[in-house]
Amino acid sequence: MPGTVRPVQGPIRIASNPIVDRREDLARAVVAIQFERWPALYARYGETGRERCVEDVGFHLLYLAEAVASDSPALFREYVAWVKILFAGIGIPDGELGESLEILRDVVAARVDPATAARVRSCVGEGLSALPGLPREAPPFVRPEAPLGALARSYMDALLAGDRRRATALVTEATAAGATVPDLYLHVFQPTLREIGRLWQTRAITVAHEHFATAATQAIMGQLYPAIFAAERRGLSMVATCVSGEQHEIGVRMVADFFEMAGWDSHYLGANTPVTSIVQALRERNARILAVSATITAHVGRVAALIAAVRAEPWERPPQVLVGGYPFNLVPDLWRTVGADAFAPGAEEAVAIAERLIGPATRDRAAGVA
Ligand code: B12
Repeated sequence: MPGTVRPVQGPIRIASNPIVDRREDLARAVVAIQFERWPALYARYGETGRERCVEDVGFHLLYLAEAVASDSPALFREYVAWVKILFAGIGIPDGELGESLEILRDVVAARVDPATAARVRSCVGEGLSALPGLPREAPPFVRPEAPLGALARSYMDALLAGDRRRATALVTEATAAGATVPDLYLHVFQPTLREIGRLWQTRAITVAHEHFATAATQAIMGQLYPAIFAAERRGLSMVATCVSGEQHEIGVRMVADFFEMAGWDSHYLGANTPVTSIVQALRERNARILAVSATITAHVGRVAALIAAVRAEPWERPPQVLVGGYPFNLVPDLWRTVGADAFAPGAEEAVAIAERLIGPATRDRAAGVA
């Protein structure tokens, strides 16, 4: 178990959260009980292993903190589902995860106020009751029967073989044969990247493979830009961004590119953007839509904080806020909890939902209809 769950990089802060604020102490208390209860753990992992266990439990606590803050036991259950697959890949028995979650629940519940303790019990309880029935493997994302499934498979194989030229050639050939940018985004890049994540999670590939595949895909997406920026402008502007600390930027880049292809002026700010810069960009770009992305569940609180900061600004015409990303896809109602105006599960749906939000009058005026 030690060091299997890699910690989120960068400063981890959720404004005065009773679990996050005492994460280190809580993690140490949990691990002390684990090592006392199972001396075999110490024999197996030693002192270095103990520190790694503290890191892993610290990661569990970040996810628990977020589930508790948004009162969403489902969010923690989804995290347990992810850890179960991760641990299964390296041969850690399910029972060990279950017992360590029980210890975590008791340690945290005993050290926080009664209202938080009740939420902790309910979140961990949901994870524990789901645990036995949760799968030990995730189904593959790249499937031959899916649209462009064979291309996605060859593209992924090329990336895993470290052959960026081949990956680029596959995309160039597919484009020449009529594949559109939305096809390539949704049926080749998206499933490939998700499959790369699944392979990393099950330890079938390394972080180096993951980084290479990501960088290569970003470069190949860049080559498609002439096609993306060809649509006629409609006088509509949007800003797309990740919250601070969030490094997963490809999903929201795809969202921005879909807006661009629909004739919007998209302003993609990328990963890890601070709140003040986002607010400034919204003003400078006179944006009707703010599209916010979070992938790491521990960043959901930052989405809520960003939305609150945007809402607190004086606006002549406030931007509508659309959210999306991994945790929002797992828990369908989470977008309401963070105070967004809407959510879209993917780039394809995002533009239509945004255009519903701004209303037909604005949309048609922009299009020169009214
Ligand atoms: C590439 C990658 C990275 C790269 C990111 C580089 C970059 N420049 O973007 C790096 C190496 C930095 C990274 C780091 C980490 N990662 Co990572 N990563 C991935 C991976 C493999 C692909 C992400 C991706 O691009 N997906 C493809 C896009 C197109 O899909 P998408 O993001 O879901 O976006 C679509 C929708 O969600 C939606 N959407 C997204 N945003 C928005 C916004 C709006 C407004 C709307 C409407 C819609 C929308 O539309 C998009 C297009 O259709 C995923 C696997 C996965 N399942 O996605 C893991 C994954 C997300 N990472 C994971 C983890 C654990 C981490 C780390 C904590 C540890 C690590 N692996 O190093 C760190 C944390 C870093 C941080 N602080 O953010 C886990 C998360 C699990 C969990 N339970 O939270 C995953 C799922 C891998 C796995 N299977 O275990 N990662």
